[in-house]
Amino acid sequence: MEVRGAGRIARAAAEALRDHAASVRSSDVAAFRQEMERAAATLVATRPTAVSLPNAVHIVMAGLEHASTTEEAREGLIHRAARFIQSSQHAVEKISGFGARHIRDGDTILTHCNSEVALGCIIEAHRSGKEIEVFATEVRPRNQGLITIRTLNDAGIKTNFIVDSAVRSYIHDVDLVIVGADAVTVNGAVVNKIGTSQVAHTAAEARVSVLVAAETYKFAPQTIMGDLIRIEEREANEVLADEIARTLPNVTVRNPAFDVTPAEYIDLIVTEQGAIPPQMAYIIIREYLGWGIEEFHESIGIGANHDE
Ligand code: RI2
Repeated sequence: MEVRGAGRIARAAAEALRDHAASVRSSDVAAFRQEMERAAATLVATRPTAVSLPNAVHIVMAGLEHASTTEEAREGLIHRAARFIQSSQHAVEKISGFGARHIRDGDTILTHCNSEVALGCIIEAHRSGKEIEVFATEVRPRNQGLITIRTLNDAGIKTNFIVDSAVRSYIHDVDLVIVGADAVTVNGAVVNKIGTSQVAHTAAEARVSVLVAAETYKFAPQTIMGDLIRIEEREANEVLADEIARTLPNVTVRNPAFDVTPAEYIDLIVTEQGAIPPQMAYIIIREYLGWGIEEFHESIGIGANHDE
């Protein structure tokens, strides 16, 4: 939890692989590759939900392909890492610009949690001279809303800070909901901070549009093959102090960090390739992420020429 936000997690993983590749002292390319694979697996295991993490690792590790010497492998990986970090930052800028166009002068926007790209859209709209107001939720239990309101405050944006359960009380004052994403599945469902689906459901009932800001590397290729996104369940003491929990033996604290918002509650997903309806998620996975069925067949041991 020291690195927060799915995009920052992806860039941090690319940086870690880059730095590790620079420091591994092995002249044998097979040993170098093995060590990088071990490091990649360690990184991927740190957070199970944000798909940006395995996607970033996959993209960077492709730098090892076709290398016949350690130096070639090292350079290939470092090059891919630098390219990924740069393109990720570029994607955030592009999405901010695209998303800002969906915000009209005088709009009130509601956001949940702390998303770099969602805030990028809001700040860009403000910078372009639109008069806007924001409702930001608290985001129990880790209070990421505090980071959000600090950022909005520093940008000079008029902000209302509300507890998560107050969303329905204010939804009729809101013109647009903008949130980020930790993962987008092939059927256009969005996995994001716990509470997002309640916010989206409330917005749908009030006919308020929901816009999701997500870089293409947050789309989950493995969902093409039917894999589900694992929802990280975090420690109980984030919700209830141990000394209180100890006095309540019949109570179990449940603390899922993310939830799933179905495509029907989402109007648009804004990516760096432009805005798409959530139902077009497959196209992003296939065309822009470059992961196809063939690669999955290989990864699960079905040969390229196999009939299945
Ligand atoms: P950006 C965060 O997860 C939030 O769920 C946020 O909406 C999402 O990642 C996307 O954030 P966490 O890392 O990549 O706080 O848009 O658990 O910054």
